[in-house]
Amino acid sequence: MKIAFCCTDTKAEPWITGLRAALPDASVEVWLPGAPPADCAVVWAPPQQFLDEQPQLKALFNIGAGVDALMRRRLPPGALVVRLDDAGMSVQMAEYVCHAVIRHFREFDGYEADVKQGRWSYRKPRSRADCPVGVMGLGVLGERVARALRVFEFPVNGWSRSPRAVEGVRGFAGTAQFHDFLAASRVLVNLLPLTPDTQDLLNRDTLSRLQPGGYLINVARGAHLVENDLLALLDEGHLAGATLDVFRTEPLPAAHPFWTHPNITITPHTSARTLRDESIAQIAGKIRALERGEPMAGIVDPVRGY
Ligand code: NDP
Ligand code: OXD
Repeated sequence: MKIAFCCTDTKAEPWITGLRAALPDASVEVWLPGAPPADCAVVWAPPQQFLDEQPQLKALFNIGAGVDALMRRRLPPGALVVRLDDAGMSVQMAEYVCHAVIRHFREFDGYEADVKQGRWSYRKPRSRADCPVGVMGLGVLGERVARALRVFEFPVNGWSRSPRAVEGVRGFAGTAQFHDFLAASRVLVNLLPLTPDTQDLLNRDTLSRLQPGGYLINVARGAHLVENDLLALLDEGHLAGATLDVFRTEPLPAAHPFWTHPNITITPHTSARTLRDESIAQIAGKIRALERGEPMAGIVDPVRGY
């Protein structure tokens, strides 16, 4: 088995070492233009030239959960696209989202500001019943997040394409139930894949449907959010704030208003990092399954785009 490694913005050497250790019978090489044909590839946002030069590839193993960057490319005909499923990301996502929801709900930013000014003051406790959290996307990450939020006894709504039953979570599915889902939620967590159906889905119309004083947590992709619509709804007071991990342009440009907005907290696309060892183990297992002709999890449906 010949494996090509072609990952933009990723230090190749530790991946190559890890993949060679996990697959001792395989040849694993960093792709360079003009390299000989490989059987499969480990990729992250590879250049089009790589895909055009390797039309024989049987499978592309993406070193992230989101395949949007890959699905925008012209892919080798018949190649499977396989994403990471979990590989240590869901627990990180649950930590991140619970932290953001709790910080907002308990007004910890306000307490921190008070304390910095030497002020010992209390805020009125809020009722959890008034803080229903809507999770968009109940897949590998969204389901884990929804379950984690239930541990803190928040009312949780979940929205997916097809109906999903998650214990303790009120389920909504498809476009027919989208507006009801939004109207039932005050905090909105986005964990959808980026596809033609979900691009720009967080916009003035949809965010206005959240309960007043709404709060947005976007941990999926920047292109889900119409950024100026968020700013307008914050200025108008319909939304109380947002925690954003992903942006239309990354790194976030220096002059972008999100950097300094008092009600926006930003992090640099770090809510659930790809963990190299877990990912190598998962990809190696899938490559062995491919060699044996066995089924594997995480195959992307090219029509759905995720
Ligand atoms: P999954 O594919 O496991 O889950 C996707 C979920 O979204 C499913 O429940 C699916 O519905 C639902 N969905 C997809 N399209 C629609 C639609 N049009 N309408 C309603 N629901 C829809 O993905 P993961 O949970 O593994 O990952 C989600 C995303 O998180 C990734 O695509 C990536 O963009 C992002 N991510 C961000 C990271 C970060 O660090 N910020 C790290 C890792 C991932 P159904 O169940 O019916 O199929
Ligand atoms: C991913 C990401 O999709 O890191 O895995 O954003």
